[in-house]
Amino acid sequence: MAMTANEQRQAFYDRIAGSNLTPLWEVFADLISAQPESRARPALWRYDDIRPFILESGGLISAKEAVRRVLILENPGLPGQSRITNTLYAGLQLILPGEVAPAHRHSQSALRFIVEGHGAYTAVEGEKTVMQPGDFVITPSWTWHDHGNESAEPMVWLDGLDIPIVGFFEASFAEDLDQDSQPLSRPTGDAQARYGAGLLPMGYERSAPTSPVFNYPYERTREALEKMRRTEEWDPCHGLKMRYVNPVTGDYAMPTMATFMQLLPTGLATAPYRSTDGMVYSVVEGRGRSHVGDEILEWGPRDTFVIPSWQRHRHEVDADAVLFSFSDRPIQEKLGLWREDRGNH
Ligand code: 1HN
Repeated sequence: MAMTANEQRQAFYDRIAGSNLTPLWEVFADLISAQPESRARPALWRYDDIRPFILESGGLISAKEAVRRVLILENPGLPGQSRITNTLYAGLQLILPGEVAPAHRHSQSALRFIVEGHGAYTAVEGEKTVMQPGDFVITPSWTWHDHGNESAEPMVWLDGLDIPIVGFFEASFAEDLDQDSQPLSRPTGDAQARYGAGLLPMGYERSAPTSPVFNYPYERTREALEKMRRTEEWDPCHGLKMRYVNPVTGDYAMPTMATFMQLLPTGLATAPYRSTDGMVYSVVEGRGRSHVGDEILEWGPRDTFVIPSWQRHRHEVDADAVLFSFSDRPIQEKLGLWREDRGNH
């Protein structure tokens, strides 16, 4: 009997597979979707629910043994992949009083957003910064960094890293320092004074793409939003939303991850919005909910939630909310890929 067209095709595919060839027409629609189809799901981690697990991890392993004692926030649509969106890693890191997380460096850039505790430090390339809740702290690619907690309370922060992006490029390098705490070469506050006071040293030229300011304290961020709330136009989708900048270039503070802080006033219901960058949020103050497709994420202080790429969402605010967020937007913009869609069309 003659082979059907389908059988002929399959026999052909089987033959060419031996030559490492495969037909595009069988996979075309999967490769080139008409619009983004994220496998990531909207998700929320209530801090009150997971805080006991974070503290319990402190009794199981030391920061030194773990290198970094972190519970990864894994997107339920991407199990086993150590990522919160397709391109970003997030985790909650615990450091207990007296502990040190030993010095190392790697190609991946990291951001910290402080969730609980006062007074632990991060040292980056010879300078320490002391961290408070709501501070945004940067560890640029390939910079030595170690953390220590000289306070009397546990400290927890949200780590955001570009691990899946660096992995995609197969460009990861890492090394450990031969001592736990790196030697310090500059006083605490040096970077803030040099680069973060609306001034730059004369003749200063920066080659690295990351901001030389590595702690953006919450106190200043919060004050800026509060001052602006009386004078600025409110955006129907975002409320009052600011981005963190590299003061040398005016670009985002980090080359691979954009970071934002926004104020949403009591009673606000935002207009629907979506963009091609999946967004990770950390709630600093306030309460409300985000409708993402059919899902409702109810959030309050210290909760983390994620809205995947191109999923339409809107926020409802019960009490003045301050939200930190980050995404892969700088990369998408540089590649001409980033899109947004405001409203319901
Ligand atoms: C890292 O270096 C830190 O320095 C946190 O605190 C999380 C996850 C994967 C790889 C390196 C840190 C990390 C990490």
